[in-house]
Amino acid sequence: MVVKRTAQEIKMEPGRDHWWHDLQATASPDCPAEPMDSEDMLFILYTSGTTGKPKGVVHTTGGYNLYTHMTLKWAFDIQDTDVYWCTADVGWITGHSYIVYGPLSNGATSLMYEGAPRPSNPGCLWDVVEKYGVNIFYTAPTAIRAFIKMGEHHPLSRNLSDLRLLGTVGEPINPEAWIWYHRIIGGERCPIVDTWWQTETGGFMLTPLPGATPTKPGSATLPFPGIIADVVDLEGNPVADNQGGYLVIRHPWPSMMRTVYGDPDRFRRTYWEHIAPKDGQYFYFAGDGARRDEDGYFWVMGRVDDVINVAGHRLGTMEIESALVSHPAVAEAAVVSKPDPVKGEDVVAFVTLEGSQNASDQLKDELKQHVVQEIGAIARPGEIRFTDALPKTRSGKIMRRLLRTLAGGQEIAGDTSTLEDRSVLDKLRGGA
Ligand code: 7RM
Repeated sequence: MVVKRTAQEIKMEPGRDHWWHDLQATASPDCPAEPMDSEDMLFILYTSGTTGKPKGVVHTTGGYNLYTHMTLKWAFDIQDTDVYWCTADVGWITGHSYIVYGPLSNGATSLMYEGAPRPSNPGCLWDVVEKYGVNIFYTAPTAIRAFIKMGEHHPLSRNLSDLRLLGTVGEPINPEAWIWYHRIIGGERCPIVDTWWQTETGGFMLTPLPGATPTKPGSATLPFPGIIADVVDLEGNPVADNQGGYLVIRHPWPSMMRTVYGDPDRFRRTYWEHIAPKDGQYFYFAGDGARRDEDGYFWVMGRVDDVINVAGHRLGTMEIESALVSHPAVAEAAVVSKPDPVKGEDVVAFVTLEGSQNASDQLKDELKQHVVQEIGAIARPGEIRFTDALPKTRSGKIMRRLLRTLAGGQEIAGDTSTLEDRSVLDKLRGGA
């Protein structure tokens, strides 16, 4: 079904494509709901494809609706009087769960917005918050870093005092961005609800409950009630506090994916066989590395395939990126490895600079030194490349897999169908 929004030319395939307004004209006003079985398929959604060929994640009717309902209600404390705004693309799982299904089943007022900030209108999101009196605002760290880059005078010149709760999702939030979000957008009065979850999990798995869970910048805090999460080694043994390991879920939950569409084998291999089953119990492996601190708080370190091994030291790419972004000249950074004959792997950083900064060799040296100061000599990037933009998916995730190929001097052969802006790759090939 195609909704006519603009006068653009659309290629319609007869028999397959229909205009909404044609169907609407003859539709009966009486449309009883179709009874569904709780395990009937609800939708197939393809994963963001940061790590390889996208997988068709299958969600079902009962469990998914129950879980998106409960998580939105408890983690965002949503009230009938609230105006709630999730800025995600509706095509992403966050849009499905927390723009459409969760808000609808809660009878919430969900604001939907089609635009994006542009150089011609950098304050447009804050205009929307002011105009509609948004109370709950949910966005991604990559967006927050873009807001920082555009300058705090945009939000500061709007009245954002109706906001009472802020959410984040999509990647670990670097403390720099957390503090800016809390101070500039939240006026230091809004709790920040950092929600860790996946297309595969359907809804929030790790999240604070506002008012009940004290937060720590950069941690998605604790499992949602009923979720049994753990950090284990490859044999399924829990690792000690503050040791890195694999983030797993030990018990089923209502909105877990049911299979990879058309490929049950891939489903089993990817999610259920990575960690060895223990006493007949299987672990759901999320693909992320994490550690748990002495208070039981989870710190997600990123995808395990993004971990770099320099001379026998395991470094999370997120850690190094966070160190780079804490330098005032840096807007965003993506860190990958490239093979190195001596160290095994070497650190390569792709860096975008704040508006007024000039790329120079001197700045490269300064940034390398900055990483050494923040983390240690072992994390010192062997190479820094300045770039105007980083390759991202539509949901704002950096496609490190592509950068890794570029850093290693190879041509990109894998799947690039989920790339948001294809011209970024050409620029990276040419400019860097
Ligand atoms: C909702 C969504 C899933 C991957 C996941 C993580 C990363 C998401 C957080 C996070 C740290 C968070 N679905 N991720 N949220 N990492 N803190 N709060 O993002 O399927 O597109 O991606 O995103 O690596 O495995 S997704």
